[in-house]
Amino acid sequence: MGKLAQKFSAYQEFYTKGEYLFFQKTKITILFSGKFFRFESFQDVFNEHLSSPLFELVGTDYLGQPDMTLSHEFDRNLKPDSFYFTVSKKKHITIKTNNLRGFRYASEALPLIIEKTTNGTACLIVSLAHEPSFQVRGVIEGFYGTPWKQSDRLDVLHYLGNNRMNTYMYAPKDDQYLRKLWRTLYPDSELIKFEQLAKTAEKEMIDFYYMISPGNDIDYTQIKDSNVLNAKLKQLVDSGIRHFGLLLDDIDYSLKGNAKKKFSSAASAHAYLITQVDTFLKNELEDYRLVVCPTEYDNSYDSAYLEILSKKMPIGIPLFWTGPATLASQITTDDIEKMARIYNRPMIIWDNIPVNDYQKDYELLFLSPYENRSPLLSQSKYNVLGIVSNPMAQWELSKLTIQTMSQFLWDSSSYKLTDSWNKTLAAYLPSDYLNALKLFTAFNPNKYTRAVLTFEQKQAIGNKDIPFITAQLEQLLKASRKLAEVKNDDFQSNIGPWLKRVEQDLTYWDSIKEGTKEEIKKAQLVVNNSQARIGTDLPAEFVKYWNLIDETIVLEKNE
Ligand code: LTM
Repeated sequence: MGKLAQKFSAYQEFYTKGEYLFFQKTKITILFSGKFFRFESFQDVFNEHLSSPLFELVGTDYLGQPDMTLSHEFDRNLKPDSFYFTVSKKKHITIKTNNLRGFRYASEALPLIIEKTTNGTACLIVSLAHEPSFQVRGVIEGFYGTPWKQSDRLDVLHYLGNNRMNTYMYAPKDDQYLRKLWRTLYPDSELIKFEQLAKTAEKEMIDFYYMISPGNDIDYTQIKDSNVLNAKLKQLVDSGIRHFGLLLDDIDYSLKGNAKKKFSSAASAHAYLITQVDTFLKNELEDYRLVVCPTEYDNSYDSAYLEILSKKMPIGIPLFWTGPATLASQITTDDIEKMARIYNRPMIIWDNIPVNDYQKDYELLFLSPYENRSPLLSQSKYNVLGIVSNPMAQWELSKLTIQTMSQFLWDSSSYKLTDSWNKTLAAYLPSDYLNALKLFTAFNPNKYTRAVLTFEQKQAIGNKDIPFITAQLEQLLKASRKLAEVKNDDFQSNIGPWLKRVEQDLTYWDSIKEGTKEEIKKAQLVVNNSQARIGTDLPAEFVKYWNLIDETIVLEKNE
């Protein structure tokens, strides 16, 4: 690929003859004229992070002679978040979008087109066009276990904004007010946090959703329950939130009591509840969105529940689907072909990647690229509005998978898995940590999307290749010790228990190789008590394979 093509590879359309406009100064001035809305100024629309030593944006009050001009225009024919970007020979840049987010994405191309030359500055004459593959691109904090901290969520919002994603859904299963205590109003101390999140989301142009889960004990027939639910939602509306979710996942949906008399099926009761919530929001907000997670969210087959639900609930409200399994190893074109027909309405994929809350998964880290999802999921005939990732409790480390996912969401057809992963790892930490990070992630892959043990590792276990396993564990130890030096508190608090586990594994392995029975028992106890486990778990795999589980292990015993 040519150098320019490489530079602009994030955009679907890129046209240039390689001609430049030249300026004999080190910093050029670009005069902004906003036609997108009346009195639009560049301060209104430019991302504050967009600064460059090579250009300065000025408004119409600028008294000097600008070097270039830039106009922002509205184009109703463009899809949300997409844009046209053209630099003409007349030193004019035109950006056309249908919303302000599209403008943000387009303006991110400015630092790419303006370059330093030996005696000044040059601007490439170029046209770009891009339409993101998916309309909804983001994260759902939807896992069981300790919810993220407020500082994590604020970081999530900045991160999404900086990576061309647009959606954050608040749905931590263990926020009691959201599920178990859904009837209880939030205290002011919690509401303040939502206000802060809603403001930050607005600034970062992220659609913030609050999701509620009353399905465990709501009485679908009781107006009293409906009023309580509305009062709860009203609190959030008053905190500045305008997008909502009704989550009916992981509940017992068999009808009881009055509901059993009134509704012929759970699907009818759910459709009734959804309609009520939708009506409430419609009265409260002129512009809002509601999304729903059905109780059957991971089907790979048709069901009466899905048929009735989709038929009875209001048109246009999207339903979640996790793919053909809750923790889907893959979502193929065949899968979506089938389920799109069954859902028969807009769908959002709730992708349980890289979440690690299932059973004992919390002991593991899932550090793999986003993979095994059909690039054709974005075809309009399937009506997939978008994909949200349900991350790990470790937000900082979840960024690795989500970074690659953001590229899939931006342009699924040009997504190159290995390339994207390598770039993600290279950008994540300073370069002297790259090898350590590569190695550590390779030992901690996502077990739902890729084989955990390599062929060589399996062979080494089967062949009792002690030197190979020892070398592997020593390499991992070296990588871990290097990663322990990374100066990032969030990274260290996320990865810390796993770095410690690597040390414990080495002691365990030493005892397996040459320890006394007592030493082996002691080391085994330490690793068994650890809350962290390395994905490959070589010592334990070895013990399991050779049936050395007995506390009185000695390697030679099974020879
Ligand atoms: O996936 C859905 C729709 N619901 C729950 C999630 O909250 C949970 O994080 C994942 C993974 O364990 N499984 C679920 O069923």
